[in-house]
Amino acid sequence: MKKNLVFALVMVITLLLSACSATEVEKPIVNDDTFVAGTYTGEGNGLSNSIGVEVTVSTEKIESIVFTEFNESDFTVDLADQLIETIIENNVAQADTIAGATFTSRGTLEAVRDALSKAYVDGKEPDYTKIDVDNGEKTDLKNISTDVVVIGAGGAGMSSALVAKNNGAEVIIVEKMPIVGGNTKFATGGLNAAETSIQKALGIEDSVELYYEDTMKGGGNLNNPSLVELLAQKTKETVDWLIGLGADLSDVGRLGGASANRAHRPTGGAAVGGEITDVLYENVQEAGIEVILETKVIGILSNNDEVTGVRVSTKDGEYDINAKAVIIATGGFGANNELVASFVPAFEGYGTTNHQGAIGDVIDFAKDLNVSFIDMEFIQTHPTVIPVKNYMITEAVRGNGAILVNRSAERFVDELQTRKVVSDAELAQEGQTAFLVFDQGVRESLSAIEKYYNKGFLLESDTIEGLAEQMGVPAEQLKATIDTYNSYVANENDPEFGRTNFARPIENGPYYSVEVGPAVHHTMGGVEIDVETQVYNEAGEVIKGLYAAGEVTGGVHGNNRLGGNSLSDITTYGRIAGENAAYYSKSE
Ligand code: MEZ
Repeated sequence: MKKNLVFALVMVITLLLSACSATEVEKPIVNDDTFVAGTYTGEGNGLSNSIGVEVTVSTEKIESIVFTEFNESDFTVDLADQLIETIIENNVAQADTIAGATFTSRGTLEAVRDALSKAYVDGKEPDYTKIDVDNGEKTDLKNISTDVVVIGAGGAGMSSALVAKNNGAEVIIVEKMPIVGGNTKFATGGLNAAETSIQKALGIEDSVELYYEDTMKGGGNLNNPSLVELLAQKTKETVDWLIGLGADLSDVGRLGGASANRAHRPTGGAAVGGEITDVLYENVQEAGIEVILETKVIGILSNNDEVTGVRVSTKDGEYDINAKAVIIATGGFGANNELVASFVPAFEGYGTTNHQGAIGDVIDFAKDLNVSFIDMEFIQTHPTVIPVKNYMITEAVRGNGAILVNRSAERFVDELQTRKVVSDAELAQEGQTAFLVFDQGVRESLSAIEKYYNKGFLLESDTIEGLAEQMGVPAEQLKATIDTYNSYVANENDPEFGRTNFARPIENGPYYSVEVGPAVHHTMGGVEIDVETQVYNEAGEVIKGLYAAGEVTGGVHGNNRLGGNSLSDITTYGRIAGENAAYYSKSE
């Protein structure tokens, strides 16, 4: 529907019930004399423009809603209509935002609430009380207090909470999703660290300096050098800390852009994210840290120039958690295609490897503090994601010896180049996707592959010719490509594409393949921090008591994050945030 039609739209109940059922409603408007009948105007903030509505109410319910101003992306129009439909159908002032159009949803809700605030009979406007939907009973919501509140129960949030607690602070974690883990639980390939006890035991030569150089080079030298320096120095301690908590990080492999094997993961090359999530959560529980799930932060409370807590929204209503320090650990915004495309239009409609909660809430809940956001236009795609299914095949498969071929069965890139280089090379091929090809030797070297096999994602054949037939590529060429590649492995020299890491040749059947292409993976930009994880405002001042760690921050990764550096970043800067927030909360 085009914008001019939207202006004229009076909502009728015609939209897809399936879409509406994904929207949870909150805070019913209960009484039959709630409103002064009439038509009221309201305004809210969409992604980059204001949204205007006219809401017509009878004494007891919302009768219609008309958009009077709507300049959001065309693809959000139907989604905004669905939201309006839900509001009218359920006669509510609040509803969950619709995935894919978060900012437009919020702006629409804000506009409707603005209009309704003018329509309420005196004293009827909902307050911050809990309403039991079943029996209409009203109770005051708790107003709770703690030393440190952590927003987000992913790897950064749980790391910071544990360290804050160990430094003597009382800590509460608030998580909007029904489960902990965020993107961390999907991480697979490894956690980068140099000069670790594990590398030493395995005889791997690496150095903090080399790790620093690789990370800066990978990020186009646009990283904040101080943040990278500290990361490179501290991550070996993080590895010991995680091992001390119970994590198995004893397998070390190679990921793109690294000059040494430094990606730490569990024995046999199992996925690392589940391991770290489980270990952190077990420790959080043992430490008695309260984790409040399905509770969304909608604002950071502040008094003059220092933060004093957070305001949260739950299905029962809104309330405040008072705290002396706040740590933002809400992750990136890779799952918010509307926002991604606003920074990189070429990524409109792209799939993502991210969990559905990674939508950039921080932009909204931190806006009153004028938080400084940097590098927002640096967004990364992961080159080996199964199209449509959006399932990431870990970079470690290439690190352990797989190659990429196009529809002519030819290699076209150094498979272990940075994600940007490999993604761009894929997009230049016919069909804009490629095939990952490997053998039984690679499969046996990396147990993460079993999951892809068991899910039925892999083509399999005892011969290269049989595999080529299933892939629909010329068999003779695939054979020639693999033979040539194996000769490069033997000579440790790839004169065609300059690959420098050759884990093993592709020579033992069965042979495997899966079609892959780029999908949005990591958002390098975010909240501006310093090495102490203090958050800055747009005036360049530290916001007292506010800390941030993990993908929500900008500056660590420049314009491109190296594989394996996310887990290092979130756990290392998570620990630093926890320590500093605890100290701050005690010193006031
Ligand atoms: O750090 C990552 O994003 C990573 C290693 C992903 C992967 O391919 O496993």
